[in-house]
Amino acid sequence: ATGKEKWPRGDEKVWKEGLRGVDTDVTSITKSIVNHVQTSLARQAYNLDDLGAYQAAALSVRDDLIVNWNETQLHYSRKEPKRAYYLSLEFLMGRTFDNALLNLGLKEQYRDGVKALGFSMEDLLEQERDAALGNGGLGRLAACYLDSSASQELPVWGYGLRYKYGIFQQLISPEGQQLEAPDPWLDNQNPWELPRLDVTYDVRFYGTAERLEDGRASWHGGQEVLAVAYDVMVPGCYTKNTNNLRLWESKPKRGFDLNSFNAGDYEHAIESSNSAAAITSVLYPNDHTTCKLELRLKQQYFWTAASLADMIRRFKNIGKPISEFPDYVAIQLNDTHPTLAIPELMRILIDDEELPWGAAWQIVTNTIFYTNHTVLPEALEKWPVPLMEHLLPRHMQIIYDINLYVFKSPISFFLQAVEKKFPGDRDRLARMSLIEEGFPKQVRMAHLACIGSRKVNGVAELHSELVRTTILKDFVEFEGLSKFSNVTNGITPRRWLDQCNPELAALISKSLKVDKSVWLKDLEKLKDLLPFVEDKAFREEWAAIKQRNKERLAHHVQTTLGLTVNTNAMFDVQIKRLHEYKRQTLNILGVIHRYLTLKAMSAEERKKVNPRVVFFAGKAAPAYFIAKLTIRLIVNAARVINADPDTRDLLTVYFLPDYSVSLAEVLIPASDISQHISTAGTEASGTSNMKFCLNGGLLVGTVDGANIEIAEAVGESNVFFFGHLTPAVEDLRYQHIYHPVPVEEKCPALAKVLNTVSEGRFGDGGVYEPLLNTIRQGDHYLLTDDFDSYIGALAMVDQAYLDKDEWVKKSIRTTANMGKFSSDRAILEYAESFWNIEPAKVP
Ligand code: B1N
Repeated sequence: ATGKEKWPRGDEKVWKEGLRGVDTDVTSITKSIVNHVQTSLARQAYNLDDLGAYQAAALSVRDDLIVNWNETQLHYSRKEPKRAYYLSLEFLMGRTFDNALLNLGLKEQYRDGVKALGFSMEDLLEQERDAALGNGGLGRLAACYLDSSASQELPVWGYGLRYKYGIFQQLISPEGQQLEAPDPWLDNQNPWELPRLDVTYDVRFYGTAERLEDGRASWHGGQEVLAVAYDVMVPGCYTKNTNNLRLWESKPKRGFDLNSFNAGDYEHAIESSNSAAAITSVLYPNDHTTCKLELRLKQQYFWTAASLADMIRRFKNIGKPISEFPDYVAIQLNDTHPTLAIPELMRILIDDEELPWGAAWQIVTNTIFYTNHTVLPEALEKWPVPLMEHLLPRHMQIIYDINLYVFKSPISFFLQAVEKKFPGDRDRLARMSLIEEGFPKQVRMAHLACIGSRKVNGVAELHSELVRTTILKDFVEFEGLSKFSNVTNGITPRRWLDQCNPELAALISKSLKVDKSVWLKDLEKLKDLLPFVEDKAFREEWAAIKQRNKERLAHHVQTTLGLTVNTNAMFDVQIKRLHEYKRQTLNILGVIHRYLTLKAMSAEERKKVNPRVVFFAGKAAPAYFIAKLTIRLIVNAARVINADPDTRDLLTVYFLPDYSVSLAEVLIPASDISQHISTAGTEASGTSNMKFCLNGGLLVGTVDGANIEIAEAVGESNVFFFGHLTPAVEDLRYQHIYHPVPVEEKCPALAKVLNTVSEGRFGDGGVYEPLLNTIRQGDHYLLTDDFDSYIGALAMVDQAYLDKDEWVKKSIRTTANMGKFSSDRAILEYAESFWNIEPAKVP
């Protein structure tokens, strides 16, 4: 290129005439679908199945998205606004088709078009596989934030990995054992991504790092792997702005080793090519536990290196000096997983750009922001120094340099600065060091993320306070409070109300007499629903919609599991990853307690009891033995309880396998109550709590995470709180260890339940001993402390449900007060107080 070419080549008019607009009338839509059936799919109207029809319709919508996506990217490159990049190892996007139709405002037209072609929209929507590139809340949060960024026309891109296999598929054996199967989500093709085979970067591993003069180094040798970009289009709601999620795939740099191949060593020839492809082959299914596997560290570096190289290249296109990098780029680290961005950016600035240490550190600490998502010790990432030295020798040098600062710059002599501020405080130095002493030594990624960032935030008020006062306390004392803040999580109301609960969305628009495009983008408007609390007809409609959502869920259970659900019962839902701290065990033991209580009642007494259906869903990490045992207890208790003719009209339990975003979309609108019952201080925020409340479900919960702020917003009288508070937890745990009291004495009701399980009422009792022993001994998650008040809270729920009309009022008040929890609000807080970016609306 000479820089003097004329663009476009040829006649500009011809180009313009050829440009496709977004045609929104039904005839253009059917034409486009038929065209894709015929050409893209090479199929015909004869024997076209639902999958084929879905694919053609999706390709048609994709055309529209591409037009908007292209215009958006062109607009951003012309305007050169400051951009933010959201680095997340997980993006739990779920399905795209419905969401894209709604955001484009084309759902009705496509519904009609598809119908005219002889298909039903509902059937086509079911054909799409979830993009399940995440474990749970952290990954779904990233997806909600992309939706909000695009909807608010903010120049934000996501960067992640294009795993060939997403989170495993969960199967439940007849014994109640979780089994894992792979999730080959790309097998049916993925119309929502654009392969960018021309956008590639080399990423190096291993090799040697040789120190040069001026603090620079040369890193060479080792293995080089190719990163290839795949772009996922992220449409905003009622706007042309369509942002980008760039996912990297790993590939061998040069097919395979031809030398070995010619020499007849075929195995060696493909070995290195396989090891390159392995990097992005599978999502790690552990959340809240760190693994020390080399492949996981490779994933983290591969992704941060490719993403940073891409950002630098884009920044260089605008021709500004590198010192202005922080004026054009903000990088948000979604937990510590992308912390290597800090030493990697240092490496680029020092070794490639030849900046002095201090100038480089200045740029890094003005560009990078870090969000912490958990204070659980087992989840805090630490990488063994020997592994880091082997895989990333240059980065290990830089980490040591940050720690000890062997060069002259005054800016960041981190430990020396600590020593100066707190002279002689050796304990503090050891606590704060980036390197934890031990065998082996380990790099503390949260410390690195903290000192390398401009701002550090937690994800709910209580959690942010815990970050400041526990895991990063020393850093607050060292760097001052102003660096540490809170951004309470949010959820996108587009997917979590409009898409999953269309009838409720329609009722809201009708009653507020505004188009949904207004309140979906300004969720505080829901407050205007409050006067309708006193409107009887409105309440009846509200209740009727909840009832139909319950029937929709029952229908789903009937068709997928062949089980009949009593839709006259209260629907009680707990859906989330299985983890001891989330206390699904407390829930199932509570269910068993309820069962035993019902069994002990006379037929007369039972008549007064309101029926309840309890739903569980969630995956356990494949190696998490206790969590899997909890699933087993739920499944086997369900089997016994559901079969008991004395009680089955009043209590049934279901474990729905293979929890996913799509399943959540059916479960959430159907709930009367949902449970968020983590031990106080352990759940950073939770986001499904927000989804349930937005859909008019009431919350049973502990005083933890975002539950607290939800209660503040909707009024404590509309929430069922129980359990000990955070400040008591440490002391209670101490008591369990040093002054244990037998469960029989401390909580007889719970002891009775535990004994029932041990005695084999729900299959071989011995199987459950390891699970029951976590409660009898140590009881780290305080089930014995909270059980009675938990049962009390559930009794309050029963009491409240007796007055159906009052219940519906609570439900309406809850939805009406959930405006704060829109992810639009959250992302605006990031944009304004951290990133300093502004909307760039595509005209
Ligand atoms: O992040 C969510 C919060 O709403 C939840 O309360 C919190 O538990 C969740 C290691 C995690 N924290 N940490 C993780 C995920 C994967 C992994 O490999 C940790 N997930 C959360 C959103 O803020």
